Amino acid sequence: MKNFKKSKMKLVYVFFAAALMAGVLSSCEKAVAAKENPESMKVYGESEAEMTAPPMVPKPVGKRAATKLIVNMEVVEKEMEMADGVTYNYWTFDGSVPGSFIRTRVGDEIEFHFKNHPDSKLPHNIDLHAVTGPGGGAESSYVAPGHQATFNFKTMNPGLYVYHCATAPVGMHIANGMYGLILVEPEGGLPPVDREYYVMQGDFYTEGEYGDRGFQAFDMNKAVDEDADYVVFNGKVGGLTGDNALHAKVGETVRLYVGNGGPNLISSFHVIGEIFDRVYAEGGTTINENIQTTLIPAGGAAIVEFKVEVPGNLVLVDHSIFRAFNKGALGILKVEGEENEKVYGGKTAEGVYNPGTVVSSESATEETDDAPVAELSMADKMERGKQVYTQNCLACHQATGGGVPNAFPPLAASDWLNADPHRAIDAVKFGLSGEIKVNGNVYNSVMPKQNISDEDVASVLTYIYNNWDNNKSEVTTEMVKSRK
Ligand code: HEC
Ligand SMILES: [Cu+2]
Repeated sequence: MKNFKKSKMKLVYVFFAAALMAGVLSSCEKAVAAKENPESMKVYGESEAEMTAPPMVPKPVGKRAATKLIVNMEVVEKEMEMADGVTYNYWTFDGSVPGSFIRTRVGDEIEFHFKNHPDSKLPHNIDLHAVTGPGGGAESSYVAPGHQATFNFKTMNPGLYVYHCATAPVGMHIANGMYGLILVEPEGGLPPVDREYYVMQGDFYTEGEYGDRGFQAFDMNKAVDEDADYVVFNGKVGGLTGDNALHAKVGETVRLYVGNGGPNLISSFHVIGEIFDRVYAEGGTTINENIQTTLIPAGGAAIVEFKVEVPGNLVLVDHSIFRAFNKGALGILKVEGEENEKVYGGKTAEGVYNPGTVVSSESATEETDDAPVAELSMADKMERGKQVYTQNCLACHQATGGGVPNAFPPLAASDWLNADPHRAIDAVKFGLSGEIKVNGNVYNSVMPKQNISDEDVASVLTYIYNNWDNNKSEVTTEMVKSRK
């Protein structure tokens, strides 16, 4: 028995060596390559593709074999919200911006049923970057309102791809929201993760400026100049904040499928408070590790993955940062769970820093605590208040007190402000955090405590109360002093 085993081993060894010499191995390699060639991959059965509106994605393909996959998609032109009080006539794939997420695997045979709703005003089509063929399917899918077309293609390359409308004027169709993502998973599927989300950036060009209320028409000249009024995630300001925020729990691994529809701007995609453990660069096969900001070209995509280790709000931004804070490119991923002080200890100390060159306003107010204060005249307060506002508040609350939707509440005509001056004093003196409602909108953010003297608090609040349709209250230094 023992001898037999030994001689068998020997035989295998001899065969292996012979095979090497005879070049059998290289034909083996060919066989492997042939198995992986998507063109000749057999398809098994037929099924209808699950389609999801952002930020959700369909179930992973997992280990399923290549199949004939039926995709149904409908173009709908409809008015939706661009921001609070701002509406826009979007052109959409399946009624959302971005359009439905399509999930396939390499080797699938796609039968694409493309419909244009009878209420549409214009013909549309679809160019899928995952298609190998003329126009990515654009010519075959061109349909007038109330018509449909069917076309077929095989998914040849795994990756994350953009699709968009390619009907002239192409730029205008994309600018109106006609884009989305199609994922082609590799053989065996992508590695499983705990959470997956669908995020897509786009830039919008409106006749009015950012935030101008009412219906806003598309502005072709601004689009040509690449002068965007809105740069947003998932089709609108607040597409990923408030009720639309993403969620995860400490310890989970999150995978974001991030696309950029453009039409013009490239995205410096960044998540404040995280590092991407892995980035499938440009949505392809190369994995880059430990990335802070990844570039997503217009008409391109990336898959980013990260494990969330500590609770808190992670902020998704285009790190061309004025777009985030002034044009809408800001989203929230809310992470819940246990603190982990090894990973993030938080603030461990706070105190006055005074190298001796300036008198700290804090110690100044302390020293004069009991001394009577001479109140400034109303005119002096207004002038001083304006200066204090410009230096300390303007960056967040904006020049005319309008605030920034979903980030900084307005001070103009603010019901929160007008309801109670003492509460307003506390906000400025001690800082403010947690959920508050201003003029019907919920904010859940942090305003740092403002290190300004009691006299300056009185001046700046008086200035605000006597401007921008507020209730004209006067705040005295005495009132500020009494708040402890
Ligand atoms: C770093 C940004 C930032 C700065 C600077 C800032 N604030 Fe705020 N402010 C906020 C945020 C964020 C909130 C909402 C906090 C929350 O959600 O709990 C807020 C809320 C307020 C509110 C209550 C809500 C409302 O709109 O009426 C008042 C009043 C206010 N700030 C006044 C001021 C004044 C006065 C200054 C300057 C002295 C100032 N803030 C500076 C960010 C800022
Ligand atoms: Cu179109």
